[in-house]
Amino acid sequence: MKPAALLGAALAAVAFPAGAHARCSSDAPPPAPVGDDLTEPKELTDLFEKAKKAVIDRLHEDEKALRARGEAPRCTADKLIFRREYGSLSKDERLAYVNAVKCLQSKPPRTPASVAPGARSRFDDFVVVHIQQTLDIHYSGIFQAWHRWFVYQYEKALRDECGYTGYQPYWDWPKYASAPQDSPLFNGDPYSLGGNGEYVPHDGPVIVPPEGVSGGNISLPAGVGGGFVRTGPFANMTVNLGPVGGLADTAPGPQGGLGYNPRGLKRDLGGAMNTRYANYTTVLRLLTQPDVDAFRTVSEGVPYTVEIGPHGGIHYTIGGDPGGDLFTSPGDPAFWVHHAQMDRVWATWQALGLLPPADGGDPDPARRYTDLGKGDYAHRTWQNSPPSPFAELSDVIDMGYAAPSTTIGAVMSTTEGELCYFYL
Ligand SMILES: *[C@@H]1O[C@H](CO)[C@@H](O)[C@H](O)[C@H]1NC(C)=O
Ligand SMILES: *[C@@H]1O[C@H](CO)[C@@H](O)[C@H](O)[C@H]1NC(C)=O
Ligand SMILES: *[C@@H]1O[C@H](CO)[C@@H](O)[C@H](O)[C@H]1NC(C)=O
Ligand SMILES: [Cu+2]
Repeated sequence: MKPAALLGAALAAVAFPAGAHARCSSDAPPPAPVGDDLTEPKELTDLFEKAKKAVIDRLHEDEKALRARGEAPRCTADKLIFRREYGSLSKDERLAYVNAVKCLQSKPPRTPASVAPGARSRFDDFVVVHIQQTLDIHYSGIFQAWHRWFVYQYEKALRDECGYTGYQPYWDWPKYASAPQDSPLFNGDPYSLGGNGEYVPHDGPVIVPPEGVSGGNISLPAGVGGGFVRTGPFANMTVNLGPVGGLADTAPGPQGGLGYNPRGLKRDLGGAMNTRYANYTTVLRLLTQPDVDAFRTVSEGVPYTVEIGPHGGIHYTIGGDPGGDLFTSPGDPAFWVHHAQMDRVWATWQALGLLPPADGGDPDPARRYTDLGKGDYAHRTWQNSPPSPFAELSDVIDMGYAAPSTTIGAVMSTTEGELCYFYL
């Protein structure tokens, strides 16, 4: 082991029980951990139901108030669409989603070659804009809204440009936490998003802070793949852009990751990371946070410490290439179901704020739709470094060549402005 990895390994040894650790090379995949936190508690099921009801009740009230003034609301309870859990879709529905993603990967890019010569498809347009803005759109006040609009525009491209009639499905992280590689998302059947990478003996990833970002290298548990994806719809998929950085021993691609660098899709799914960072207790803890700063600390954790939260935990559960690269991760189709779940958990937490305070609601029911926080993650720069002003609702969300731009304030609610969706 390189000395560089030792500090991380020491940290990881504290954080991971021996059984879930699975860092050593051996000739068989390590067994999936069996632990607590893997059955949905009734309390959590109830919170999701209450949030959905709160959103629908609110839409009815708003509609009544508007109609009384002779106005017609854009989003009503009748028009509200629901994004669904991947495994709850029928086989036909899953196939339609997969085929739409493949369609997006076959359409020409809008990004000029002078900006990103590696962008070879409409799908790549989305990867480019994420690469370009990575250091501004994570651990900053724009993070949640930026990724909400990003996923919404991707869903819209699938629908408008590829004839998809469904909506963006989500990955309910805890549901398959002990073995995500066997889930309907990744079991490698024709209705999945492609299988895990082929198993190759390997150590878990060592993640390294990007230049200019503080924190140490940390060592995470290995998955049970690590090689190329050879099964299911995205078997042998070509990744064009990246990598940029973030993983030890990964050489960056040409032109800061925007150059053309065709290679096969790799994944390293496994239960150890998923169980440790994104189980039912994690989600329950998230939904019961009192304010956005606290919510974001649980959700995104503290970068480059072992507490990376479910956001990072699931990115590294996908792992591989480009899934394990902070910048290029949208180049794996799995990114989109993960960020749909990020959005689901945020939208649900926002809606819970609408409940009466005695029922866990916020004393100011509008607050979760307007407050961007005052913590380290509320600024315009990554963890407020270098120091910068707080993000504001009028700040622009720039989608580059991928899609139209908007503002943070325009997407704080999933049922206002252009948006009219929630989650089942
Ligand atoms: C982190 O890992 C990188 C890449 O392997 C290495 O260059 C660097 O020295 C390491 N830093 C620390 C503090 O171990
Ligand atoms: C993927 O590529 C490998 C190696 O070239 C090849 O053996 C395999 O048949 C390909 N699989 C699919 C589904 O195209
Ligand atoms: C569940 O997730 C939390 C972090 O959210 C973690 O502290 C706990 O150890 C996890 N449970 C298991 C069984 O790994
Ligand atoms: Cu991102």
